[in-house]
Amino acid sequence: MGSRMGLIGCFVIVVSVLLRGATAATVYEVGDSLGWTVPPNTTYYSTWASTKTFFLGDKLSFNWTMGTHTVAEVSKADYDSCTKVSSYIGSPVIFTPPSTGSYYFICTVSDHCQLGQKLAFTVSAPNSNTVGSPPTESPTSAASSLSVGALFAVLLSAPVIYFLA
Ligand SMILES: *[C@@H]1O[C@H](CO)[C@@H](O)[C@H](O)[C@H]1NC(C)=O
Ligand SMILES: *[C@@H]1O[C@H](CO)[C@@H](O)[C@H](O)[C@H]1NC(C)=O
Ligand SMILES: [Cu+2]
Repeated sequence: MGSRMGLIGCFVIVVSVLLRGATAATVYEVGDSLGWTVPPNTTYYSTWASTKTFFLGDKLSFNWTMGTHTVAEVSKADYDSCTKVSSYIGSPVIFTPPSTGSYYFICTVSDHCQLGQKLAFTVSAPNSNTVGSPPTESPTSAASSLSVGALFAVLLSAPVIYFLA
């Protein structure tokens, strides 16, 4: 009996780890260890973003410890032309994209944007690559249908485990 419970416990732990992996949000440090600053070259942040896939629910943290910078969310046109907008967010900035789509950020201080302190990225539907659910399905319903499936797997396998034990 004890070993049966132990095996079921293992199943439950494995299932919760799988579920957590499917629904976990990632916090990205913009620019990694460099943070949010004037980069060594103008392609630094586009290269940084191109190595990532952002999903809805992920967060982006703009950090800097040296110098004066801002984090301004702008249109693509203002991103392209480095137009200085007056509204920006203070520091530290943790941005949570509210929906899928493209986002553009610049620093409005001095000529930092022209020097490459600008970030463009696209946010995709959550876990469309791992769960395989239709894009219209919400993360909650995707997770709960997965839980029901997992519960079935545990219930169905329990008699087998009991038989073996
Ligand atoms: C950003 O801020 C967080 C929390 O203050 C800190 O743990 C992290 O090391 C910082 N990252 C950078 C790149 O400065
Ligand atoms: C830009 O700077 C980064 C960090 O120093 C470097 O890894 C990258 O190769 C540079 N890119 C170009 C195009 O010079
Ligand atoms: Cu700046």
